[in-house]
Amino acid sequence: MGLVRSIMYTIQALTHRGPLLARAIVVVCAALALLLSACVPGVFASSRLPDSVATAVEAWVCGEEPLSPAYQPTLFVATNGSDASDGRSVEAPFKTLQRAVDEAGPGDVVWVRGGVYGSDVEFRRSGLPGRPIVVESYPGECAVFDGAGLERVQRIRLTGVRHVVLRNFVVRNSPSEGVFLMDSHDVTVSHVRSHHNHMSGFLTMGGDRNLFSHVIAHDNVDRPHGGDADGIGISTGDGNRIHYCVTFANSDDGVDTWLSTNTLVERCVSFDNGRLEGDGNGFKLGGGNEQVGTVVRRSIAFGNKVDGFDYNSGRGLLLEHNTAFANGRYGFVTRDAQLHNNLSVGNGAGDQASSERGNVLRGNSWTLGLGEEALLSTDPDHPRFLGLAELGGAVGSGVPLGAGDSAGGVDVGALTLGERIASAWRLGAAASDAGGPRPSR
Ligand SMILES: [Ca+2]
Ligand SMILES: [Ca+2]
Repeated sequence: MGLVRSIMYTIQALTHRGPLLARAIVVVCAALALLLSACVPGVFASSRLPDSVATAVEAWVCGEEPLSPAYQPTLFVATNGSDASDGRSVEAPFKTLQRAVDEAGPGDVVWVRGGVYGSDVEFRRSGLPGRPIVVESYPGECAVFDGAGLERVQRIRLTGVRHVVLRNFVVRNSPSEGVFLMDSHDVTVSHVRSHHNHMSGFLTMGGDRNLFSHVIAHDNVDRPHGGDADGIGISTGDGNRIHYCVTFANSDDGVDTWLSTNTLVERCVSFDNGRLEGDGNGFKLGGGNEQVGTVVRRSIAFGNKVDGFDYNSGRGLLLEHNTAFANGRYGFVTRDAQLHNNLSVGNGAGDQASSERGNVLRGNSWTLGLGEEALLSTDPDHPRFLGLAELGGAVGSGVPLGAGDSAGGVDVGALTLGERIASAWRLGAAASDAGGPRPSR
């Protein structure tokens, strides 16, 4: 049932029309997947979104609910359009997104009709503060940017641009990254799913203040070794933010903030990363022995090949209210970092690597002596997966961090008492309530 469900999810974006066709595709895909998994176990196992996470994120991309803010269209793209059209009305759409973004200026909003688009696109023009260039699927439809027919280019790339909003579509099968930002600033990528690319799902280099919000990155695998394709990579740049994300089954790491500085990661779930010879950390949070200042809050890492949260020699990390469960090696590996109110249970080598020094630790489960009894469920398909057991020791055992925190102690881990992944990660859920300082410059 889980396999069929995950395949349903995988093709959901394509099947807004023709339920019969959808069902036929599901049956064929399920049969193929079963056959493949029987033939090559572990090599390219089908990715799987467990029920506890699926219920939260199904509505993020190409869902039924309108997204906020609502934009008014000025340009249109459709698979049956023409680049000789003026693109200014739904009756006269362009054929390619490239034509639209070459035409677009500050304040333009491109609505892309549902369907599969095969050519790559490079953004070269910028918006302005408060007047971004916006590209999104036509409401109620789903644009899929597929790179299967391309060679050696990123499917969607932004080069040296500012103030662009990319929202509500699917990117897949790129021969390189799915969405790639180079030296681009103040870009928002939200409600985008990037999967089965041959490098990272999302990657930014050399850009500041970019926001990745409600993004899903999965099954991004570089061959033959798998050591480069992360779900979301923030390689360099300052003040970038990931706000609500799900990354899974990527060959290298789920989220990798490497040499970027003051990156803020909130409400991300990262699991089952690490395929082929990839590194396989849920969150890799620095590099190069540099002062990076990465902040991670209210995030969950489970079932990753190596560590849940790994500093990778980066310094100045702040990790608050995170949960690491059943990762292959450690829950947390850091040095000279601050760790507050984190929960770590059932990791292969231990909750925290004991050899790493200089950490400031407050209210974490391993110093409180908490174990699996802190959790209501360790089954990813259970609605209460990683929820807190009322009498399990994590409730009220943490230290207050922000103005809103109870002086009597706050709950340890990513979820508070009574909270579920389905509620905490649902569309429209409140932003992080974890308090504490924002990344400083
Ligand atoms: Ca790597
Ligand atoms: Ca990596």
